[in-house]
Amino acid sequence: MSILAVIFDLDGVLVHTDQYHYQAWKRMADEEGIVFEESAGDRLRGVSRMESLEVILEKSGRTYTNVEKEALAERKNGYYRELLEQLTPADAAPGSRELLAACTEQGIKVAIGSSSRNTPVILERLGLTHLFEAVADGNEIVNSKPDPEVFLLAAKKLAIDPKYCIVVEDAEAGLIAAKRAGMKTAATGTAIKSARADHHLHRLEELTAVIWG
Ligand code: B16
Ligand code: MG
Repeated sequence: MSILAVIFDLDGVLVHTDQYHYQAWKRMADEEGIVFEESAGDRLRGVSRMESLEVILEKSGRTYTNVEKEALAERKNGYYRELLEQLTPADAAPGSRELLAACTEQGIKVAIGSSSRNTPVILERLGLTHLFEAVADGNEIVNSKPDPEVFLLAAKKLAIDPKYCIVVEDAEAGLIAAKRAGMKTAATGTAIKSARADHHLHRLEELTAVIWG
């Protein structure tokens, strides 16, 4: 298999900020009296902040104006940013630094493809920023996963044809996006059993066998 670049999803792959997203949405939902069950959490993976809010508001008994929605999303993001303050380099997923180093040493380009507008702050807190040749995130795109835009942007920044890219994802929305981008897929975490994935990684290091056989 010829792979020239790896595009990593961030949240749920390189760091478990997915738990912080859940906690922050839960806090906001509780304050608003909206039922928010843990099972709804998987529908928030990979999708944008405003689309996540729409999922949560499905359970509310009332309609919210756009101004109110913006305020709710902003409030949740404030709670999320408070939680992000706990992040340290030790919170990077096990094996992630080693995998990034192995790719770079072997001439495989590495990028981030994340829906999160908080990507820059998360990478800084993890001390990973300098390890990526390109970062494509929620600040630069119009359509979030399952749209392929963020992954196509990452490939463009790397100047690598999408067919030579593999995406590592924890979300169905991200796997759909990667397939739409014409890329190979490796699923991990909650998406590990996905039929959309070309490869299934129980540990991130297993990607080396996918790339080099
Ligand atoms: P923010 P990823 C995604 O990150 C999260 O999985 C998703 O739950 C979140 O709603 C989205 O980022 C937007 O995050 O509110 O920080 O802009 O998995 O694409 O790295
Ligand atoms: Mg993710």
